Amino acid sequence: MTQEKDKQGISRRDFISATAIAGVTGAGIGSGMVGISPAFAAKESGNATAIHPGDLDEYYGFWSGGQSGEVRILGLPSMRELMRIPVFNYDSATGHGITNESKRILGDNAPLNGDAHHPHMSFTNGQHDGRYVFINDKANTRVARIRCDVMKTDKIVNVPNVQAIHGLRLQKAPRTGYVFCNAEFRIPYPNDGSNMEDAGAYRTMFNAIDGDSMEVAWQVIVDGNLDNTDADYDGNYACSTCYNSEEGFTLADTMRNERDWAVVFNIPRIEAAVKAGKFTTLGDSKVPVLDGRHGSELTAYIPIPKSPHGLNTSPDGKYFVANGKLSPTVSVIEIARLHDLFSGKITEPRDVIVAEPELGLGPLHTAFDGRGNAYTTLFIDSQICKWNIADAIKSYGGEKVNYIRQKLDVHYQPGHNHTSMGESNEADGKWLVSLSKFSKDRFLPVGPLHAENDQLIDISGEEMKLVHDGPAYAEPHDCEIVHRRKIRTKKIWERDDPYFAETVARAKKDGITLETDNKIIRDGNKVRVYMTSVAPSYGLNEIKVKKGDEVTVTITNLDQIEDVSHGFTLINHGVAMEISPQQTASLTFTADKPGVHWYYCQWFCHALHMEMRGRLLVEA
Ligand code: CUK
Ligand code: CUA
Repeated sequence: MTQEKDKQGISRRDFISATAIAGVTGAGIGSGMVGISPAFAAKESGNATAIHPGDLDEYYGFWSGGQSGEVRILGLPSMRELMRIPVFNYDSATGHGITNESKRILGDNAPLNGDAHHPHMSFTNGQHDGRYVFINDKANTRVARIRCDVMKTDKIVNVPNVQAIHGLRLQKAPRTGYVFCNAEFRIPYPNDGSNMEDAGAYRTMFNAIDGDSMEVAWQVIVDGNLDNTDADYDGNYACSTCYNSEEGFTLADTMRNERDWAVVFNIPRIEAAVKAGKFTTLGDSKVPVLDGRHGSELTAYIPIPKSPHGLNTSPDGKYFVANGKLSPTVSVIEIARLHDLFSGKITEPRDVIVAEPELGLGPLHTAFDGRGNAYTTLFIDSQICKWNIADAIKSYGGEKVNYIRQKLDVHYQPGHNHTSMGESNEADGKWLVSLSKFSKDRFLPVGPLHAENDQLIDISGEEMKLVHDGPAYAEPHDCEIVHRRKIRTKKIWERDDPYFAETVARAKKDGITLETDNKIIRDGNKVRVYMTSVAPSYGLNEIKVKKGDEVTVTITNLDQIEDVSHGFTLINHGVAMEISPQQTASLTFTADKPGVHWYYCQWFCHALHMEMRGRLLVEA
């Protein structure tokens, strides 16, 4: 968007907001605005979209980087990309996948691709607490944790016994707690090639990871495939959508039934069963595996129309909303009724459904504004449908009410949508983002692969208003919009940070003081190089080794000034890393090429940044 267009957009929107004050919200706002100029009043009622140079955004957006395997941080409402966090991918800027610190997190020989879908911030008492963001990797059946103080990935866990971790949401109360995640695809047990054609041997599981230890706490076998999930605000239930209740292998098989289901997990009962030892384990894994298939007291299966997709909890904690996908409806489950379903007071599972509004074609995900309205993406119609939950319930009860408030065109084919703070009990109803899967004609063409289109919508008034198109690379299935008051980041590293604690311990064994020493230690054909960096030079401008040595370079950046990050790139060896102020970083490579190989700093740090370099001398 050009500066000019931006200004025009703002003034037009402010004008509309001013009109809206007079018309729609009249009395309430008007009385509080006595003596204030119309222009200011307009700004107060609507959302200011322009973040001028030097101004900061009000919200952090945590964006899944989709098939890129990373997480991105955006500022809202500007939609500016602020940072990328490598997670399941190789990153040549920071050295994620190259450094010893990142390899400890990723694991040995970890795949360096990922398919990230669902980033979610940890909770305390239903509110985001700024500790961690968790995200799944569907491609390699993993879950990662990102530390929000430094915005780095700090743990990754491989989930055993299953394939393709997809839906991921967190325990909201009393805290996170559990990271709930669905394994999507069914696989035979044991999956050793002995029973590949036996459909009856195929299963998948619902998984809970301990968010503190990042170990898998338990797994529950279910019927059907699992898609998306969410949890309540009381710590009692999680609920997942299921497609392929037919348990078929082919597309035709999976479409046969008119209804699939949402499956509810009774968390206290599952915990009690684990405690009582009512579980098995599979193969080498020690993770407790419980049976939650039809008939189990740990789960409840609620039939809902065909192939549901998104599952979203309303921020008041009252409802799970399952999105129909192949049905034009969403199914609203009243969480309070689940107690009666599990106790047997309710015997017909569908009696927990209190509304099933018909919204349009292809409902995929629903977001909430905290004022009783829901916003559902309609994939096929390319629209967001705003509807009122209370009115939808009245309509289901037989009253003649129109629950649909507005349909807004988006461009095009939206998947997830998200409201500011709307995935916590502090939903503030200011912004909605539509993660549109197709951008078609909305941007300059860049070849057959198109950008996605993340669209910003002002929902602060009665009417939704589209205010910004934001191109995004690789499919950000999901994002989360968190107010900046929740997040406190460090500007430079602390020397005792656990991120590089093992590297510091290794140095200690070598008798090294990282903050002062510039030394090379030889241990057989293993060479450990320790040096400092201060803009614009390394502590060593020459490293001498022999051909075939395994060389570990450990660098400590002594700069204390915010933003003076250094790097270490060794020419023709495929190694590079970031070393931010007060950080220690290390990497290991084999010096297999005799001769001179320059190393240099690849983060522009000083007027003499180009001169920040040295020679690796490899003797034949
Ligand atoms: S899923 Cu992609 S549009 Cu992975 Cu959350 Cu719905
Ligand atoms: Cu140090 Cu560039």
